[in-house]
Amino acid sequence: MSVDRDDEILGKAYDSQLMKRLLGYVKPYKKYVVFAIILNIVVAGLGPVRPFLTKIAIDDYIITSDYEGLFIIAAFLVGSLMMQAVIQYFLTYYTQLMGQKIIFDLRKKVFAHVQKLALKFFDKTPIGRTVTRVTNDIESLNELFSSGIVMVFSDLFIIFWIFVFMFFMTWDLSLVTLSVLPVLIYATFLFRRKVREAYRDERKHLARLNSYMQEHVSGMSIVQLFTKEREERKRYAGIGTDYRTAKINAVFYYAIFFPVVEILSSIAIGLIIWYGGGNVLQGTLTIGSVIAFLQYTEMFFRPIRDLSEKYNIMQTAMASSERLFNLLDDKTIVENPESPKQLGTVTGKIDFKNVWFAYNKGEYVLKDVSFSINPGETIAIVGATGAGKTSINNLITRFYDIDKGSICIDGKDIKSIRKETLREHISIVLQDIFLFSGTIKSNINLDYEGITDAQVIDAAKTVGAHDFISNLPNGYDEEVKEKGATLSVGQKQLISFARALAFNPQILILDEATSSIDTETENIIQKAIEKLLMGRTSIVIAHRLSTIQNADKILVMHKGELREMGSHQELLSQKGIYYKLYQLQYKDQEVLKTI
Ligand code: TTP
Ligand code: MG
Repeated sequence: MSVDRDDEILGKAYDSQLMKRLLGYVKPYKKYVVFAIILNIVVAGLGPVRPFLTKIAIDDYIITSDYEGLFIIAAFLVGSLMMQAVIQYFLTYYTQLMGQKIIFDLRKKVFAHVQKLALKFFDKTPIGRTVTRVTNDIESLNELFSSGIVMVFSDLFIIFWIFVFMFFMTWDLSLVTLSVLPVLIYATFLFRRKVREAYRDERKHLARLNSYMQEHVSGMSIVQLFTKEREERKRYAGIGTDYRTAKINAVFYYAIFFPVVEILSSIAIGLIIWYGGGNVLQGTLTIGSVIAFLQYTEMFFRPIRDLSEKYNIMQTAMASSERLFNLLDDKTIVENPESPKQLGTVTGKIDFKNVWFAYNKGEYVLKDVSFSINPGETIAIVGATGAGKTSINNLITRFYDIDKGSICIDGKDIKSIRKETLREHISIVLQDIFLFSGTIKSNINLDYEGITDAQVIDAAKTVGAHDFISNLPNGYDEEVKEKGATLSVGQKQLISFARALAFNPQILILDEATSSIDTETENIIQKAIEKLLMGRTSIVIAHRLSTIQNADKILVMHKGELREMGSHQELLSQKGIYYKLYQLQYKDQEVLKTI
């Protein structure tokens, strides 16, 4: 089983390089950040003021029975609480707003980037992984942007103010209280290291669990067909057990860390009562100060207890951003030329000159292929499976770039033309048909505004799809569900023909599906293909004898080489590869037709 290495990125809890890049996305929202930080400083200041007010209330007013003074202090306390509540509202709202805006920007950027990527990228990357980048990984950054960055400031401020107030009241009790600090720091340090390891383990196993699930859900029919359910369940359980163990390991450290922090905070409280209480008895300290100290301790330990959660946010965010940036940095892109040539009206002449091409470096699937197609001609490519027929098509549209040689359209190298311009003039009907969710109509015009309803219907009529479409309950507005699962293979093919025709391209590429369909549909499709090819330069990867016989020229591919070229009769008389292919594959079709 392939292990998704990208998903196993451990991610440091803090990586300055990544953070710098992430902050780049925050830049447009600087105003929000400044606003949030100011609010945070105020909130962070308001909290630590309260225990100090309590101390004053006790020492100066309660003990002296000063009702008026007590009332004023109480009013201050309530006022500070109210103010904090109001500020908290703005803080939550604006930080979330900022977070969501940043996430939206990022999401758009990633999607745009994914669209730019060459097919080579999608060949080697599982779909699930790309989807996870755009959804989960981006989402996990939300917390970092919305609360994480700003929270760090507020925690630091709170701790700072607590120190100031404590030392202002009494320095020796402060030192006694803070004597637990070194142990706390050490415990936190240990916890961090252990959790980091456990987290890595957990992620690794989760990635495996996910990819296993993904693969087996997409391949469910095979699993069920070969009754492999029980076995697969066992394997899934095995991977699941590993994940569970890893997860429990991680939980274990949390389970230890929380009580340790709790114990330390109790010790601090004990110290305050013992040492502070003693001082009160000796008259060197007021009872109000002791109570204020108890409150400060509580306040001081809270951010530390939350630390584990924040640590999690950071760790997840760093790992996610690393994966995201890996995707954004992926340069598997078919580049446009710097000063592109115009294409103008295309006549449709295509020239392959000594073309060499490999998907993987060095493993050539096309070797020194040269041929010319004149405007309006139809050529058929034939050859055994894996001979390189589909690859030729992939090159004309520049889905991939060739390694050696040149491909020209109307005498212009396709590398010198913007790929968008190039593709405007080419329609492709692929071997396996892809339908988008939407309606029949939107699958024909692909929501291009330039294509009118009349043109859609016209195209459908021409390829003979109009009849079955009109018979659907909603006609052209019938919804296409689950990639067209409700349509037959033949119907899908006709829709894809109509799509190609609606765009009225000068060059048409057709990868004929090999799957056989009933004779009636076969006849419709055959006629549709004839109409499709009329009046344009066409390249057909042909499996139908009729298409091959009607072609102006037949190219015979064999193991990546163009071995024979000519008309049906010419090639038959050569008694070469085509002759053999004909004997083996196409002759039967002729026999069938005569039955
Ligand atoms: P194809 O060009 O796909 O062969 P074909 O279209 O002639 O075969 P079929 O009749 O079955 O459709 O493949 C040529 C070689 O290139 C083959 O060894 C597989 C390899 N290949 C890739 O590595 N990546 C790809 O995306 C494609 C399309 C092919
Ligand atoms: Mg093919």
